[in-house]
Amino acid sequence: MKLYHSPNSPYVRKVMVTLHETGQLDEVELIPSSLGPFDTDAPLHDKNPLGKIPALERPDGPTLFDSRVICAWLDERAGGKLYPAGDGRWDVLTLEALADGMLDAALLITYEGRLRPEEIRFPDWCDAQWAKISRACAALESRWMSHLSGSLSMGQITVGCALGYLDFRHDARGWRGGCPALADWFADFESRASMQETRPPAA
Ligand code: 99T
Repeated sequence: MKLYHSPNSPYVRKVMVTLHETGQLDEVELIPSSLGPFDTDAPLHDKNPLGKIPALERPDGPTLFDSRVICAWLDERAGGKLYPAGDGRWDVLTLEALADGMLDAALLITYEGRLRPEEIRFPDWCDAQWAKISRACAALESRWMSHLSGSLSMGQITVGCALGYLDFRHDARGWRGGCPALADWFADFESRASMQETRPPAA
């Protein structure tokens, strides 16, 4: 299998952590693919018309994207432990959606600062995206700590990758303020080998 990959992408990191945690890392070849919305990379567009990473090329089926689909597929292939059966499944899917939403908001702020010409940047837009992230962190702190402390799930992996991305690109905004339990959880989660081995490079 081939994974279109960048060490900067938190969505790719979700897949990499899942590969580590499910023992499938050796089955995947990493294809370096650092792109932004303005880049044209024909080989990737052929695999994922949206031009986004991660995309997972399989030997015996269509290329999979996005990160949620790839992670669910990898988990099922490994025996299905990261999305529990029964009611717990909806908690995991909701937590994953919450953390993916944090990532989407954080990536919009990143692109606003990196891609939009300075004279047409819109700080209120970035602040509104950050407000979503702050509310999500507050919800994690007040409602999700018992789930985060339970056995490993795709929700936990996604939250870990989202908080790691906030540190990587938006450290100055200080997500830890008002979230001491979440900060402690992340310090512990970040020490897992799967997280250590997928740390993004220095910003
Ligand atoms: O938007 C583009 O054209 C290229 N962007 C990407 O490929 C980003 C890289 S993160 N990936 C996604 O937006 C994937 C989102 C999708 N919903 C998923 O897979 O879950 C780059 C981060 C950075 O450089 O700071």
